[in-house]
Order: sequence, then C-alpha cells, then structure tokens
Amino acid sequence: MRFIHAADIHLGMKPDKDKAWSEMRAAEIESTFDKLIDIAEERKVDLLLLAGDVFHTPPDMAQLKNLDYRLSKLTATRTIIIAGNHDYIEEDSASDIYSFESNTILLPRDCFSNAYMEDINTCVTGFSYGMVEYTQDVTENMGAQMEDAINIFLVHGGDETHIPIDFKEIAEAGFDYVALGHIHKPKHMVKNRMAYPGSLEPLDCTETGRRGFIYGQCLNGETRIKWEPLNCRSYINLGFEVKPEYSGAQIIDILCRQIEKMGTENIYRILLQGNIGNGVKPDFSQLKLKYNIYDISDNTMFEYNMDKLLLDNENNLMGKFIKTLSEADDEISRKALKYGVEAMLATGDKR
Ligand SMILES: [Mn+2]
Repeated sequence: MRFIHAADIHLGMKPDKDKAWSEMRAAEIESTFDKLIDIAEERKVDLLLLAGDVFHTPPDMAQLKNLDYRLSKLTATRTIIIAGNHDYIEEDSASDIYSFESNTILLPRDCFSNAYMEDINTCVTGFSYGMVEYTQDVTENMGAQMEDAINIFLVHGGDETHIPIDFKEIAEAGFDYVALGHIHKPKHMVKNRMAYPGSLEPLDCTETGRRGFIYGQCLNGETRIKWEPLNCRSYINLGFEVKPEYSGAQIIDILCRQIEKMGTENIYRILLQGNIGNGVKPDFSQLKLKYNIYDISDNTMFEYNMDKLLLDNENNLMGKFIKTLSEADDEISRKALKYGVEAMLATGDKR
C-alpha cells in the first residue's frame, strides 16, 4: 500500500497581503496543490492523506466543488481528508453536508471514525475539527482499530490549544503510520512511523526553508516514508556582513549576485550587519524592483572609532551623547547611538 501524505495546504489564503507578490502566492498555493495531485496520479498511489487545513477558512460549496473536481482526476487513488482548526466543520455547514463525487472521504466532525478499504486492507482512523480549538487530548486511549489490517491515524494538532497530542503514547498505539498536520515545518516525530509533512508552500516569512509532502509505503508490516520538497518559492533570511571599504553600489551589487545565486524566485529578508563606511547609503530601490524583497534591516555601524570620537568630543554634546548611550547596552540604544552620531557628523554640529 503506497500513499502520499500532505497537510496545511491553506487553499484560499493570500500570504503577505501588503506585498506585490501576494496574489501570485495565492495562485501558487493552488498550483502546487495541483502538482501534488498530478504526482499522486503519476505514481498511482493507493491513498492521498490530507491531514487538515486543506482550506484556510471553512470552505463554501463552490470551494468544495472545486476540490472535488480536482480530486476526481485521480484514477487509482482514494483521498481521505480531515478538517483542521482553520477549515473546521460547523454543524450544517457546507463541509458538513457536502457529498463528494470523486473518490474522497472527509471524515466527520468531532469524533473519531474509521474508513476501511478492503481492496488495500487499510483502515484510516481520523478526527475532523468541529471547532477552532481543542485543549483536551482527544487522541487519548486511541489505538489501531483493526487487526490484520494496515492502520493509519490521521490527526491535526500537537500544540496546547490544538489537541495536545501525547506523541509517545500514540507511537505505541499500534498504528502503522501516524499522519500529522498543523505544524508547518516538516518534522519526523518517529522514524518511518509518525511525521508532519509541513505546509505545501511556505505561508509567511517565518516559514523559511523548503516545503513539501511525504511519500510512503506500508509493506509486510513495515512502513517507509520519505519527505519530498515541492514548493515553488522559499523565504530566505539573507545575512550580509558589510565592510567599511564597500561603496553603496558595491553593497547592492554583492546582494544582487547572492540573490541570483540563491534563486531569484525566492522571497528575501535582508539583514545588513558589520561596519559601513562613513556616509555610505546604499540605494535599495533597484533591488526591491528586481527581486522579491520582504524587508531590509540595517544593523550596520559606522566605521568610526567610538573611543576616539568620545575623546575628541569630551566636552560637547556629541561626547555626552555617546557617553550616555554607550552605557545602556540594548538594541534601541545602539541604534539611537548610531543615528545620533551619524546626524551630528553629517551636520557638523557637536555642541
Ligand atoms: Mn492548523
């Protein structure tokens, strides 16, 4: 029995709402999901397991019809879905009453139920959210449901307010595989037995690194899984050590080359550190125009020798300013010191 396990697709979400690429990212969430369906079809897997938050918000009829249509392209694969905290099933809501035409089962809300498929002798046990939060571990005392069958457990959650799962207990509950959802970073909880595939596309700037799905196989009582990347764009934190001899144009040029090397499709958060030459102000407008720049933090310090500056200005405003702010060793004071000294050097007014 071969399967694909994915979760946290968040169809309908528009990431980075204030950024130029927001609409494009919304479309990519859709197209990467289509890619996943294509892969399931190519490999003719027996099961497609979707472990919650397929939708970003509880879906309406039209969204469910779209999903149903897309899943109907699978000719050899059954899809088993649970609802998560984002797409929880309210009583009499669209997902509560929708009946799929494709070979798809959306497990019911607020209780554990089993989907047994005789031809592949596999029992999938799962729980759909019926509300946003579960502070109780509803998985307590759950175990493999069928003897002499492949048993798969489908659960969304794992933090305090979204089913605080006792992973150790579940690991020993006799399931051949536990397909988790909710945590957006891919994570193997127990080797070949229990895993979060992570979101299919990264959904905000904190979700750095690749995203993808799990391809697995249960054969003769043994489960093997492999995580595969699928996302089309990644968030990258790009740290850059500025040197005092760099001109502004040179800084921009080096950043361009790094971005070209790491992939122009990615979304960058740039962090400038180190010492910048006196009065050097890189012009980031071209960079922002050409690439996907999420933000730029400038933590550079001017190259001046603070001790010498203090000595030369012992009895004036600048000296007093440096002395006062140097004593407080926190981020804001460091920035204030930098901006203040910069302003006084620029105006030449130190009194
Ligand atoms: Mn979730």
